[in-house]
Amino acid sequence: VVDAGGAPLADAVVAAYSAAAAAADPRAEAVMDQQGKQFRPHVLAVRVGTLVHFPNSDQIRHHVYSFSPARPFELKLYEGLEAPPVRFARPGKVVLGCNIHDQMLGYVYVLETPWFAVTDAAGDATLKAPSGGAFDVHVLHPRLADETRVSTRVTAPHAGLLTLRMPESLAPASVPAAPAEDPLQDLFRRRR
Ligand SMILES: [Cu+2]
Repeated sequence: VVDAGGAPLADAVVAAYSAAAAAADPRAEAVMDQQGKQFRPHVLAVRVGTLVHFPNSDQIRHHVYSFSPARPFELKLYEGLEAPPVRFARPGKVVLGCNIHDQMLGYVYVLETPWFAVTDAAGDATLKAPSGGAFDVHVLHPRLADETRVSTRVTAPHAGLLTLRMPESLAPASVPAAPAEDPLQDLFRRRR
């Protein structure tokens, strides 16, 4: 995945959709850690129904929250493994923040497919999908508007590299700083 200027794009969510997908496994689990006052990974992709753990690997307490409609929740001041896991039962983009550290920003993308990956620093992602299937491949990125996405149709196995270029420049906010105009941040500040 490359950005509008052709540079490799990390933290892009690549998801492949097919009607042939089996039902979601209710035992699916994933981890969104907190290390060095950052969410790690910065972008986590999961399938609908996944239980996500939020361990705190720092020696300070964090207070994780989201106001996103897909999954509003709050894990009040905690350390270590104290926080209960959170199930993400609806598809959508869930923006994460920390009540204590304003610069902490993370994302959970909840997807209605078992085939997805997040691009690495080189912009690469590899998806393992059933051979012979036809897939609609979508690419999303947290620093692009939610309605901005690249789509293409691919038949697996796909020989060679598929390069997907995002159509717009990224929002100017540098990761991990939360953009000042972020309505979720505004809402949080008003409530605080
Ligand atoms: Cu924190």
